[in-house]
Amino acid sequence: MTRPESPGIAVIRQIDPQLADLIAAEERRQADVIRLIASENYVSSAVLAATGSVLTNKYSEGYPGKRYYQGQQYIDGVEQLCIDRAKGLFGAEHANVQPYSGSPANLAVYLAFCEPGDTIMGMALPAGGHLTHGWNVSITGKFFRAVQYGVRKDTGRVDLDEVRELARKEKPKLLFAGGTAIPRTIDFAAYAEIAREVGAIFVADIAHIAGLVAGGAHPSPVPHADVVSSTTHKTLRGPRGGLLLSKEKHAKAIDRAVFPGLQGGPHNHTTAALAVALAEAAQPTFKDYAHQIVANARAMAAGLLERGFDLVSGGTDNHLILVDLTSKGVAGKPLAVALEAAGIVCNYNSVPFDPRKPFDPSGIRLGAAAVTSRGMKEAEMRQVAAWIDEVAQAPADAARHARIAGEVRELCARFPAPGLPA
Ligand code: DSN
Repeated sequence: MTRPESPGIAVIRQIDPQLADLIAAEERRQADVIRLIASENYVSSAVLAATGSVLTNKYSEGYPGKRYYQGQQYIDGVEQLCIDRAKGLFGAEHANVQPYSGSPANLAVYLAFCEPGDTIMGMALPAGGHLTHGWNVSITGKFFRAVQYGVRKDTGRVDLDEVRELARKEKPKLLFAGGTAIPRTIDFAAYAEIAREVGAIFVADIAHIAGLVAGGAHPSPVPHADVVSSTTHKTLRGPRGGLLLSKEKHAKAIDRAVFPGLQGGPHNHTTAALAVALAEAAQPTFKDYAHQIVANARAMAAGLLERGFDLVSGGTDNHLILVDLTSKGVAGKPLAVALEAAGIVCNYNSVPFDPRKPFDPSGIRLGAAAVTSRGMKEAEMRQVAAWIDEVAQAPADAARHARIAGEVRELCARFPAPGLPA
């Protein structure tokens, strides 16, 4: 049976069949597999439509009411709507919705507050932090004197006493909280207190948990942080992009750093799509969604723990799970490859104190946002955990993987993905 394609693909096919086939195949892939990459999601049809709108045609360097190009009658309205919605949803004094993604958003923060060579402090990438929090291969680790904190070996969690001690010793100008593989609640108030004590600007990077914060399933950093940086496409379910929220006193510095400091014209189609996503996230149903993400991650974690998997920090409070596979006798990369053959897509990931290399690490990272967007609940998460265990027990058994991939397709057919043709 041929399945329907999104109408836009037919339009592309008229001039570029080769590309249309690739997009159509990706659309089918997204429909047919269980997507557990913790930074991915499915956007709504409305977000998708705004992303594909004519706003991509317009240049608008500057900010609403202060542009360097004419013809902004409608673009100003789009950006202002997006700014107002971001401020309203998160309760922030100021919002800049122009960063192209999370990394540029963080670079703008550096530009707003630091000079090259200044000391900054963030969580080390292998411990769960982000490249742009000062990791050595990133520009942020090269242009600044980066001091890194990690997690405790015995708990897999950040020890805020250690963070305080390091901050007192190193006196960073910026202190980052947040990252890409932190399965536990972040105590933003405690970080803010440390930053205040040492005179640092406190930056809460909520790229992963923005949707949970918006939906009340994770405490908000907004009352505590000087600046909140985020992507918009993970748990928030918006288009690929970035967002900066700040106290009013930092508004000018942030805006100047984004434009003209770092970027040219904003991507207006993305701004519009973000405005849609922020309106969606303000609906009461988004609260249910955010809490269901956490319930689903917890159910998947419980299913894995029952089957003897070691989870970093022993479980999860949010949307993600970091599995240390050392005791299972399989490394992260071969398991991720085998899982993909079984229709379950995740990423291999370093675990804290990983003796293996980042390209062949000991863990996998799992996230529950995309499956929750499909309407899956705890029962489906328990089934996913059982499949992961089956694959981990036989990572080379192609017949088993093919059988599970068929079962995954059947499950996915019962939970149509938002934004994809049913
Ligand atoms: N690459 C993103 C993630 O997967 O978490 C972070 O930049």
